[in-house]
Amino acid sequence: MSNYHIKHLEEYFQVYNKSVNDPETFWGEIAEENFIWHKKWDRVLSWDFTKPEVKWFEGAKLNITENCLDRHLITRAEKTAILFEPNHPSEKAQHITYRILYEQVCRMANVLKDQGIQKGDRVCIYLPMIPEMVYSVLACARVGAVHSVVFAGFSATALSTRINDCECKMVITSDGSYRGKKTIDLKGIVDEALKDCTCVDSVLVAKRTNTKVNIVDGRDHWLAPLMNNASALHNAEIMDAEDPLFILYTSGSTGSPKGMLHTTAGYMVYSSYTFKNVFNYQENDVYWCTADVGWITGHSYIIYGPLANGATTIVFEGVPSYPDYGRFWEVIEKHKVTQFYTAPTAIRALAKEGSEFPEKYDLSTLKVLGTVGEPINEEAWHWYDDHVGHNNSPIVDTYWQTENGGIIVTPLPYITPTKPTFATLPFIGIQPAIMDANGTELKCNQVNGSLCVKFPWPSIARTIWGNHQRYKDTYFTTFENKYFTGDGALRDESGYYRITGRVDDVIIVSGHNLGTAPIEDAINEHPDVVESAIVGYPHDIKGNALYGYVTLKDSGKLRDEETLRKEINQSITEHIGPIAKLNKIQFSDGLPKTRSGKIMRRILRKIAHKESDNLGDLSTLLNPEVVQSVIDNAF
Ligand code: 7RM
Repeated sequence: MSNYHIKHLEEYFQVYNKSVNDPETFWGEIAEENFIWHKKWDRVLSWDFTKPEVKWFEGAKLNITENCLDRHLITRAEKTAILFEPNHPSEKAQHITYRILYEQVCRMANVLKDQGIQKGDRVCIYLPMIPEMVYSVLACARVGAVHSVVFAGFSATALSTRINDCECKMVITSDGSYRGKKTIDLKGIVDEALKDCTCVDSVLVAKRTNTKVNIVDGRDHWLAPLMNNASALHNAEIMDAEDPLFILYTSGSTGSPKGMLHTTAGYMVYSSYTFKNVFNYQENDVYWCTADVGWITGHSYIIYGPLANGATTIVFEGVPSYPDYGRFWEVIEKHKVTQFYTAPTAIRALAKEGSEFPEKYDLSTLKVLGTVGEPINEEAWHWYDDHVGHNNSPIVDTYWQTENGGIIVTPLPYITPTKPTFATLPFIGIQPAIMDANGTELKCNQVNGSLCVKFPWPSIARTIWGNHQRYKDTYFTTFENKYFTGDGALRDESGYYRITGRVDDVIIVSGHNLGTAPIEDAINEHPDVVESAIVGYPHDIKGNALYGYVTLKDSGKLRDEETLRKEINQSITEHIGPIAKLNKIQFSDGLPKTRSGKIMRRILRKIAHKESDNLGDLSTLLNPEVVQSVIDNAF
């Protein structure tokens, strides 16, 4: 694996240049030397962003699970592949070796075949973070079925919409799930959803909580007895490079959720190569990504990327606040975690509880910290660096999207000097462009524009399931011949990228193009602030004015609101300038968030526009209860 691991900055630039100047040779070599294939490709890449159509490694034959499992049996059979950490700390962790994981996936693959699942069929996975989640995902990939994982926090309606959209033949679920103190009746939610789905023939039910469930004869089957009776050997289905691997739904600002389709070979190569380099994974490391497999981060950086590298990857069932706010740190100490990957929303929530929690635990095994999901504000970045990394573990601020399949802008730890709030440099093979509103590429620095990518990388999504036109309209029409991320970004003098927030959140105040992230960053610097979100609203003179929603720490709740407002605007004036001062500051107990932890500014914008009677789809909301209180306190 000589060409696989980048070791210093000069090498990064060399490899980057090669990946841009001769992408086919570059990716051909990475693919050839680091994966197992039944047949090599006829062509590395063909592409046309106007259609759009992208094909990587066309003609190649492989099965991704042979790369994640079978090949490790020679050297790593007894190594822990999955380290399962249950919701409750008193329940024993499970070390699932590569051999056991291989056998479980084979058994489950045989179960899927017995249930009539064929190559190309869609299977919906609606499971908590338990080992069966990993078995199910990999068993689908092994038989060539297309998995569609739906986050098990989604409602019955959200679930049935996603099942119907891609016509799943099967649902894999569990009796119930544990989340902190709560037990959730998952099977009941599936039963409710299936009232609206005629496409589903069978339901497999894993046992987790012993919750009483209703078994529909002929449709529902307990998973364990089927697996116990199945063979632990299974010949993987041989797939074409461009055969679909999975669908994952992502919600846009309008319309139904988009079923992003990822295919096999390119996704495998890119998720694996990014994992190795972004986390600097070494053979005996214990890697932990706290995401749920229901999100793309879990697909690429809990399952496929780590397993393709023969890594030990933690599957954590619980939540950061249970039994108390020390849980993450307790798990890091207990399992001697070396790489830890989480989201800004979690960091802010934990920072709010104070540094006493991380201080109680030995975090000295940590070598790399990662963040993903939103722009990370400077305060949160420093808290993470000081209290979790002890200024000793580089932070990789990894920028990417469901549509990208893998990380596209990131530092490489111990290689790229980090800079808070900057995701820094494009990953190998990524050719970014920042565009102005007229569709011209901005060559100068420090100007906010729309972030695009000019050239395909191996794991770019190939289409939206059932709606190629929407795929084209959403990502390839705004800027000619470019993939448009929907995010704003600027570049500094050393070529570092800073993501400034969604472009639909860019606010033009008195003719100035302001991104939300830098302003929120300035607000969050205030010692009494947990987090904030700003939106624009119409203003007679400025065109737009800024409306800020601010969540206070307990310390802030005791203080005079007017003084706080002055101090917040003072911080903005210092960090950005008086142009970005807020006209209105509303304190609230929480901000509306998606279930993956992103602040839903769309809702806040409606409220600031006095359109709260028409808030649109709230089904992906984590905390609908805060919406009403935000409305009640507006203006
Ligand atoms: C991986 C994931 C994608 C959106 C993306 C951005 C935002 C993600 C960062 C970030 C700033 C980051 N996929 N985003 N990572 N913004 N810095 N490091 O989150 O499809 O669920 O979301 O998330 O707006 O477009 S996603």
